[in-house]
Amino acid sequence: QTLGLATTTLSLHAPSQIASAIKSRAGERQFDVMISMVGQPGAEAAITAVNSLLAQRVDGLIVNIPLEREHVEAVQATCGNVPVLFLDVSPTVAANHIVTDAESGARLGVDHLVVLGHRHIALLAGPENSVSARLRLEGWRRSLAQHQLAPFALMRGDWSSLSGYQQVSLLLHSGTQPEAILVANDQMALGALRAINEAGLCVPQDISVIGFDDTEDSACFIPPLTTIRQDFRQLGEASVDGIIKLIHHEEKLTVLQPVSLVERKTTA
Ligand code: IPT
Repeated sequence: QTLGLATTTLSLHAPSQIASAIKSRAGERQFDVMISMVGQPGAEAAITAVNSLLAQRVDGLIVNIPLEREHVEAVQATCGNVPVLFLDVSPTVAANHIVTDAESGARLGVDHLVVLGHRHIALLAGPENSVSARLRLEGWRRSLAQHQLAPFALMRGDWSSLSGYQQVSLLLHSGTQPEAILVANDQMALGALRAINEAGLCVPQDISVIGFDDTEDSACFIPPLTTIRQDFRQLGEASVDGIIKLIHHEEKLTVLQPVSLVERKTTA
């Protein structure tokens, strides 16, 4: 039997590690995986990707494309009787989903920095069209507010390391220096580390940095990155096991995947 994976660009580390974990688990369970990758965000591209997988007669679909509520319903309708599981949607949608606990992830990061004594905390968020970027940003804002803090600065990148480099360079050149930066993913954190280094500042002595993802390279950044870990292998396993259950007529699947703080060398 065959699973379809409709995914956002695999040139980003997180989606490619998720796809790899899905492929491995599917193999263990004697399922093939067909992949359809979207070039741009939005519901239209997602529906085209899903249709191309349905045309190849997949038995179930995993969708790792950011989708807002109304678009989830549109994709769901496109799938008809073929079960579908979403990975990048709000945990409040009714459709089957396994999503990372962005709220807890954001809180773990903020609390860690506050305990270290930081008050001037800047945020480097992901792109506006991403559901997970929005949920992480909302989580940071709420957690900061619980400590009576407002964001010291807010930047937006596009998940790429280059965008993280550019955003943090601009911030530091403007003469604003936060005590810490919360970054919405590890790739942008990599760029942030370079920008801080080029400004003649040291991580973590001058500025602390926390990422989000714990992708495979993050332990080898200079210095090794403190980050919020999403367990991609476990996510892949849970998605494949989950969609197989749905194929076997299990009713409903809504899971909030836990995250954890991995303390390395970029916070002090
Ligand atoms: C999310 C990653 O955390 C982020 O780094 C980026 O790669 C993004 O995907 C791309 O869409 S993980 C996703 C399952 C919410």
